[in-house]
Amino acid sequence: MTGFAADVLTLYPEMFPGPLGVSLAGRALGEGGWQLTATQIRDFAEGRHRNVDDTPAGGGPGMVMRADVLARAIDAVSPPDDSRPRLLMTPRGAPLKQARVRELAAGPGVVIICGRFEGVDERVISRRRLEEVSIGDYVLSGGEVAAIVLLDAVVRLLPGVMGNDLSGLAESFEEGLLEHAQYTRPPVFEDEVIPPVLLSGDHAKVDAWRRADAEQVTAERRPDLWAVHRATKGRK
Ligand code: 6GU
Repeated sequence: MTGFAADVLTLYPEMFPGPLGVSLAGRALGEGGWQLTATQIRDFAEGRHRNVDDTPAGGGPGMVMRADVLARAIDAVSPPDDSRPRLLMTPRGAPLKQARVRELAAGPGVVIICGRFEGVDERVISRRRLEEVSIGDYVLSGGEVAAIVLLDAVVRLLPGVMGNDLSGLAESFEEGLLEHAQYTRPPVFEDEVIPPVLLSGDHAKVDAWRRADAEQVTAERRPDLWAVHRATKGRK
């Protein structure tokens, strides 16, 4: 078990734990293997309407999350000496990679701020040292689903949460290749057989087949990963 502590700041705390409450992450959560607290940002707003957003300076469409309200919410869950990284989920962030996921899983936890509206006042990003993170090149309606994705990726790596057999999967990804194809019973499915080498019992040949399949699928689907692989470990 670990002391990994995740605080999520959101306008929709009812979205948590959501999918993180089931399966292995959910079991680990129930057993105290990690902690999750979702905090309502609006609780730190003032005035009769408890506004958390306002119109953008300079004009334009949409609304911007206020720096003062968000700063109060952050300070309530993450004092200045908190060693946990503070992540702002936003499509303009740095793309999340497995290497950062591993770093986060090795640390004390995370504070995650879920952006909504057209954006967040830049001054709270700088003053509270928020690390802007994106989960891909598409736009979600808010950072909550992205936060769940990030936490799922991190929690499965926590020691004692999912078992060590799973870490091999991520290692293979960090080698820069996609996973090879997998098969199981029955041996024939709708006239299609399992590649015979996988049933040969020859482990060296199985390994060679899997490596070749991983390389082929990576070259076809992810020319970006394939170029890096060839330039580094590939050596071919
Ligand atoms: Cl982190 N947030 C939102 N709203 N959209 C995204 C995203 C994050 N990552 C990709 N698209």
